[in-house]
Amino acid sequence: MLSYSMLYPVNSDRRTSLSLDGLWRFRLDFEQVSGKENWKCGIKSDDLIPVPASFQDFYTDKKIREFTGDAWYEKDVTVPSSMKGSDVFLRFGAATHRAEVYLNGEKVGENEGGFLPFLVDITEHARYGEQNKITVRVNNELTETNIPCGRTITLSDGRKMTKPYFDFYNYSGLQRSVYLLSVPKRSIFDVDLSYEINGRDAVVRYSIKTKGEGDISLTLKDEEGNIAGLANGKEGCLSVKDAHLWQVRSAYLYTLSIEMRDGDSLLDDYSMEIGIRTVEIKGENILINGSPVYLKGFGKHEDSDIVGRGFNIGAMKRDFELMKWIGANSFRTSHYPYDETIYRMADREGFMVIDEVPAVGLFESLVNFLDAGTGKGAKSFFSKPTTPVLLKSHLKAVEEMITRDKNHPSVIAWSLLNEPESTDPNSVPYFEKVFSLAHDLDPEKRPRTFAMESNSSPSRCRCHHLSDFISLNRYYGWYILGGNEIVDAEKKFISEMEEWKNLNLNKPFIFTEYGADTLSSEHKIPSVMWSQEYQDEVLQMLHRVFDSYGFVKGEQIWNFADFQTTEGLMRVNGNKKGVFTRQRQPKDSAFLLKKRWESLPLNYKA
Ligand code: GCB
Repeated sequence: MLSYSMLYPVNSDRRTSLSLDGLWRFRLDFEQVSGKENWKCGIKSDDLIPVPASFQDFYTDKKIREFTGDAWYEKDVTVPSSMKGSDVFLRFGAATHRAEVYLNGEKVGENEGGFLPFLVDITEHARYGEQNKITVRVNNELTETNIPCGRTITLSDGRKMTKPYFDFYNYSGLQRSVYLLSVPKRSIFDVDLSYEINGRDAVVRYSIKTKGEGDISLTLKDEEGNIAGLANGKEGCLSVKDAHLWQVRSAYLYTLSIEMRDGDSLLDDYSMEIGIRTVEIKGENILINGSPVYLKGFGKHEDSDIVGRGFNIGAMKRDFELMKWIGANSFRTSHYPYDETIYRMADREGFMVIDEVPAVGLFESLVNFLDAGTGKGAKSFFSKPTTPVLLKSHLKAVEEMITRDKNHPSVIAWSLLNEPESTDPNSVPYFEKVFSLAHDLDPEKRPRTFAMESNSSPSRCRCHHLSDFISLNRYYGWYILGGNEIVDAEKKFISEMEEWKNLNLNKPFIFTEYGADTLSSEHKIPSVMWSQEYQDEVLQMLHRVFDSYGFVKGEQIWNFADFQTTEGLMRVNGNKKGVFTRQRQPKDSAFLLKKRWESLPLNYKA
């Protein structure tokens, strides 16, 4: 169990969440002198930087953009004396990839893993009613023992540089919101929910973990504010008459309010929006509330101009409007859990989310995307002496992700790895541990999967039996037989699909990636690779194949929008497989997809 509560920060009668977003002092440790110069007591910089944001794209100096090592952030904050007597925390939405936190020069916490929140308990260290100096060392080096995987080299001029084993830019820094929290000493710590639908009625099963003892009561209210259910005690059921179900693209959210009391006195109160819905896999179908669904949508990234991977609330809103416009109903949080606001939006908009842990790059290759497509690679990634250390970080991220995201109705499945080397015999015991932890932690026992690259073929993948549905990343017509050879790509794709069919897995398949790089500037007839016309041709070919297999129950194109990657021969200032540009304007393929997705019913192929 995690040592701190992952509950989303709220303000209530007994809780205070103060945002520390805004300008922080900033300094990069180019000379690696922060220790000697004692930066933990003060970084002595007048450079101000916005939080949340990636630090990279603000500056004009390449040495800053490509900086690898320790980035220091600092802010002076008054901890209100009204917080005295409560438990007081600093909550970081994400610090990529690892952080050490100091308060008034004293080390108060540290964390490894760059895409999930962590809390630092400062109850005993804060100076109440006075200014406190928060100093954070954020390190962005990549290793093979933490996810996402990569390595860090040293250039001849002494600078470090990261070599990601994945295809997105290694943006870093304080990329999500920071809060100062006060939570009562005896408090609500965690909430588990699961649902049962009986005709028109529903049962919400719950279990509440607390810190310290107290009496628990729950009130469920509908969207009009009417009471829909009441319960007492740490564990039990709320019976909901005439329940409004959370449905795909037609969400209904109830408000669950939890109170913890000692006699008449209120110790703690916490409210959250929940959706009543069930998720199940039955044979080749994915069922939401017992009815089959077909997933239409995207693999995405948190990626936008200037703020990089920093949470961008404006881009988020635009993305949801575009996804609704195009007729999508789902997305995968490739290749890491996103900012919590995005799940709250998906809950409200009725999108289905495949929530992915940052386990990407578990396949040693610097041109992973290319090697994955051609079947090259295979160096026994899970057979290294360091594998147990990697597994530990992976399990930690799975625990944090599920604990954070389990109560979102939008989250319908867990993606536990992206394109791992599942051909290595030693991947099996590794995967078993990851899959079984996900099962144990999820009160709803949602389906689990991992996204498979081409090496993970029907005959070579050793782990697909662990997936509740099969997720395929396939680039027929791009990495495999592109351009004029597309006719052969289609044949090869069909022959792979026949092999899957012959395995009789009796599971749904989803394409979690497919697509073609396309420059929004390029038009050409007849088409050539990289032109908008070619992207459309690839999609038409792939859709034909998807449509001819009944067990294909979803398509999430790669990618929603063009996104930043490491520079190199294979990328034109980023990955251009977007259906939208990085500025969120449509390419031609957006209109093709809109026509298709608007015509496919939710229960397509049921
Ligand atoms: C993949 C990866 C994704 C890449 C994509 C590509 O298989 O999962 O991260 O960006 O291919 O475009 O090459």
